Amino acid sequence: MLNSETNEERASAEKKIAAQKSAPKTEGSNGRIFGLSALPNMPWEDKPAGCTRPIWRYSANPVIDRNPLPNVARAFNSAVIPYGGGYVGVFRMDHHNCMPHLHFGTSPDALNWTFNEEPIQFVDEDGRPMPKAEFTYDPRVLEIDGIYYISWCNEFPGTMSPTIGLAMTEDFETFVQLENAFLPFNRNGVLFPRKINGEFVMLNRPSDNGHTPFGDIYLSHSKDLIYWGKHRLVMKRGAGGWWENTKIGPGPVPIETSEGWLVIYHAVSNTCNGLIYSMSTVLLDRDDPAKVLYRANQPMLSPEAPYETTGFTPNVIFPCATLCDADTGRLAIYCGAADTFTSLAFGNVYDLIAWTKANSDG
Ligand code: BMA
Repeated sequence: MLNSETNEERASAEKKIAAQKSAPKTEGSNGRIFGLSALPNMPWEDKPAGCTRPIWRYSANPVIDRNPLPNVARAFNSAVIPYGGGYVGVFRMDHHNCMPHLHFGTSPDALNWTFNEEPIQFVDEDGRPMPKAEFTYDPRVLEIDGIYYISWCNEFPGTMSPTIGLAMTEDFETFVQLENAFLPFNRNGVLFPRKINGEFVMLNRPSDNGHTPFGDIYLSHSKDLIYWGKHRLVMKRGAGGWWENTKIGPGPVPIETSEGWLVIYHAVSNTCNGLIYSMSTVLLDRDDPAKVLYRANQPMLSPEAPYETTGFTPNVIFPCATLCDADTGRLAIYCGAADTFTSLAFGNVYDLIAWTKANSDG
């Protein structure tokens, strides 16, 4: 992982640019990607003819159907990452009693998964089992300097109130839980995949204890992943229009590009028929990600497919992870759908950069 633009990073970026030159060009090729590697075996499907949106749905969606385990009713809003030549994931699984828990899974292709039946048992730094939280949901996973970090919405111990949980693992066998990052109420903690100016940085979304009717995106800094501060507002809901006027929240781990951090976020509109969760993009400054460079003025995907409009909570697209092939810019976005299914959408980082710029009001 990269701390600043070192010689090593520049050399690796040059190598990637050379690879990109020989890779299939996509419409609107724009910029370069940092910090990610080639991932030629990731799930992929070409843009279908006639598709007018910047991203498109996988034709075999949903990739995880209802009842994926005997004790689990629904798996959605989950995170995947390349590991050991294949893929691993941390999955939000709602049990039949509706309580959400995090389960670990493995896959050779990021499509066909084998899940652990028991939720992840976190331990403290001395290896003692942590008391079980009442609820754990909406995980994100990333790697920084060879260590994998998981952030999720966790029950602040003993309060039934949501805050950000953080854990680290080196082998996806032992998961060491760190301190509560924030006081309640906070959700959607998403770490940046490298330190910025020597500090860990996390996007987050302060909120309330209920089914939050508000929410803006902030970021916070930490030198040690224990004490968080220097909180900054990144962006407020509603600036782009009605489709995001109730609340917004950061989605997958930001992707570093020469054009800024590409951040996919969910955006919620309140209608007379309930909440509608769409997703869109924003580009944040590489050195100061509290600064918005370009922000799309429309969703890149809104619920339309049956598995998005019909389910436990209709009309929800909730992205929590991406896989990216740095050689081509190909992107697979893992989304929760209707709080019931896991689905995939495909796009290209360079096209999304161009689309975000072209659809930004400045
Ligand atoms: C949000 C979170 C998500 C969920 C969404 C739609 O507040 O709880 O986990 O997908 O609502 O119900």
